[in-house]
Amino acid sequence: MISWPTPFLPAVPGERFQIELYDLRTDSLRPLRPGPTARTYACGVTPYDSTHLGHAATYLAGDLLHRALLDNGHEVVSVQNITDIDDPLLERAHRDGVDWKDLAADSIALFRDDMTALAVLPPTHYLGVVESMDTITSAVRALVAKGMTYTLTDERGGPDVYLDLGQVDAAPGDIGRLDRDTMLALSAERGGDPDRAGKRDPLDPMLWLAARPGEPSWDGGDGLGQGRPGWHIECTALAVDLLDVPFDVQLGGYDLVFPHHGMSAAQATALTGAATYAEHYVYQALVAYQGEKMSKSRGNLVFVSRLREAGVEPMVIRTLLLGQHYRREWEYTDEMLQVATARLTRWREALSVNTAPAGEETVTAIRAALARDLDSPAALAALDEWATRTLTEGGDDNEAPGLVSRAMDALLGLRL
Ligand code: 5CA
Ligand code: ZN
Repeated sequence: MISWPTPFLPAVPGERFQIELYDLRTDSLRPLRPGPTARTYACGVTPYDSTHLGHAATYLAGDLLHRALLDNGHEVVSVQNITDIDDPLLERAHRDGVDWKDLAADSIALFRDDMTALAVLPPTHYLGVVESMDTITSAVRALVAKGMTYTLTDERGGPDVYLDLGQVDAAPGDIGRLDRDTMLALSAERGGDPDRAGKRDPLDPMLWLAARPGEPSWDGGDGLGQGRPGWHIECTALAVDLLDVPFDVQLGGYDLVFPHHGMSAAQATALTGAATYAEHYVYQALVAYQGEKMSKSRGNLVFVSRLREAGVEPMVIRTLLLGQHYRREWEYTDEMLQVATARLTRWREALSVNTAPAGEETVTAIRAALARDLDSPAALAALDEWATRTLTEGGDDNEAPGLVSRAMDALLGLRL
């Protein structure tokens, strides 16, 4: 899949810091220690009702990490999938009387435009499920060949293939430190089928859904027949194929902790024997609107594209999002747009002076804040402070505005 353009990032001199990143599995702030090439996986959108501000916040958190890694001299290989075939997508296409392929294509195009406008760095590999069917089916077939699966056929259809978790040396609840009752409840809520009779373990994830009448299907090859993959194996297969496991960072919104990432990790263990799937599990806290989590099922969505159509500058949206720490829940209100606009205007004013107070300390403060668990609010506070000093006290450094503006661009994606 074509992603979107890579912006050119200016070089910024100064001291670098070890990145410390919160990891949910160990519930601790841990140093991130990738090799020369850092490998990350960000779960991508299911292409309908995107991009809302919750999605944007998630990809922005990944973008800040990407920028910090580049700034620290790493290469970054990142994978982002697109869940371009799934029950909710089919249901939405059916509801709206459109072809699911058109719905997906239009939503992906919109997502691309939103990411470009928000200056989110594109992933190295941007892949839809449909175009990755060979990679995914070969992962399913490998699990079947290992004898780690079983099939079910009943009035729902079949034969559907499940992973037999009983044979896998993995604890899918580990990432979120979840007990079994919580896992069962979350599985039922988030696309699993713990109540289906005949499953060996109610939590066993479906790997292959046999073709259902009237639904799209693909040839899964030997032993699988016509059907389509389960959700979790799509991400596992791409991560194992393109990143190898363990990779450095798994990113997503908090609703992906379980079952999605728990099962992705368990499947990778089943496939490769690796005990660890990702070194760090990093989650964007869920963004709310009108008192509830912004979600497609509730419909309380604020779209990046609608804001843009209404004339809101993309950099205002970016400033608004950067004003919230990725790990803190927050609720969107329209007033936040005014606050972000005022902030941006003040930065622009400060950057347009001829001489200003020196910028080195501000750049160091921005880098230190981002290295400390992507603390973007603290980075913006350092910018505010420099802008205030510039506009009230002035200074005699004629290189400072250029330096600060390059740091804003490269480290924060704020291209003014
Ligand atoms: N296609 C799957 C991942 S493989 C999926 O979850 N798609 S999604 O379109 O529903 O969400 C895309 C990303 O945005 C996911 O990481 C999800 O966790 C995140 N997300 C969804 N809603 C919110 C929200 N309200 N706040 C923050 N992040 C959110
Ligand atoms: Zn995923």
